[in-house]
Amino acid sequence: MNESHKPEQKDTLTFKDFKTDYIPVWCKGCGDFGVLASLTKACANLGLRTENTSIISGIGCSSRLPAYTKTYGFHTIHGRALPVATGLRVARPDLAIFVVSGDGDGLSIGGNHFLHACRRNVDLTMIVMDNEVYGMTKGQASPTTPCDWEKSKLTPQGTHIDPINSIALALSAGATFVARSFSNNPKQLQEIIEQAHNHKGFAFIQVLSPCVTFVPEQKNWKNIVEDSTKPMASNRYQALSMLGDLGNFETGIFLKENKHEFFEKNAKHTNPLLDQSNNNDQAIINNFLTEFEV
Ligand SMILES: Cc1ncc(C[n+]2csc(CCOP(=O)(O)OP(=O)(O)O)c2C)c(N)n1
Ligand code: SF4
Ligand SMILES: [Mg+2]
Repeated sequence: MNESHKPEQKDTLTFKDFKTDYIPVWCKGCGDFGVLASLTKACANLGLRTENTSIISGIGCSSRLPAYTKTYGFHTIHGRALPVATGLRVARPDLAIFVVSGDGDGLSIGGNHFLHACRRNVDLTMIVMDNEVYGMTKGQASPTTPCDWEKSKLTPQGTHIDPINSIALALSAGATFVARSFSNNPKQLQEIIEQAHNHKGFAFIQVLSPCVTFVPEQKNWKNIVEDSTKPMASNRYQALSMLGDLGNFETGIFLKENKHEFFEKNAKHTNPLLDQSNNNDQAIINNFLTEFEV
């Protein structure tokens, strides 16, 4: 067991207990710092334990986030955070699981998994740090890039392709909790993460999270983001009907719907498939480790 994953001895954890000592490699001013702060505060406020929480990501600047937390985590491959998290949810119904992703990771290469996680209403909370760009690979257009953005060397005249509206996509695909927040609004983001975690089913949070390096004009988002005044819908058709009036910088919870989540009907177990306190399971693991010389 990695030093940082030893169970915390304290009864009550603070957000600092959820953070590692590693200094994030993110650029100064990157929105992802705000998401890390809000997520760790939400974990502490929810009374979660580091040893019972898992944060799963794909690849991208945003997907580095699990490395900066003391929870268990899996920095998977590009676009594949959701299948891994879904598998973990099957095996460990007892864990708190967060999926952290970017607009490229979650909506481009991982778009297919996104649709089906929404449709299945898997009990997961997914946070997409949306900076409308592939930050890690130095500023290519992503599925949420505005069509007239001309700063990428690959698309110097813009993409001429309409961006994905991830809120509309999540609603139409069947997510039962859909929200938008802003990395620069830590209190609102923390509250939304807490509500998303408490929601039974697939919770999607689009977080406007500026890439100050490749899209410096996003520093202006703090002047245009506003709290939505629209009432929260309780079914997706109600939520879809207000989409036409919803500005791209309006934040809030747009949908919270009660509906059975996937494994309630499809899994026969409610206990972990693997119980680490069970010696038989440990023997199986030891055999496996010996066989594959891990
Ligand atoms: C299979 C595969 N294709 C492409 C890449 C290259 N790649 C790494 S990160 C990334 C985009 C990340 O964008 P996003 O998810 O928006 O994260 P950000 O860096 O903006 O936070 C790409 C295309 C990869 N690592 N693996
Ligand atoms: S390149 Fe952009 S997204 Fe990546 S760390 Fe820097 S500011 Fe953040
Ligand atoms: Mg991005």
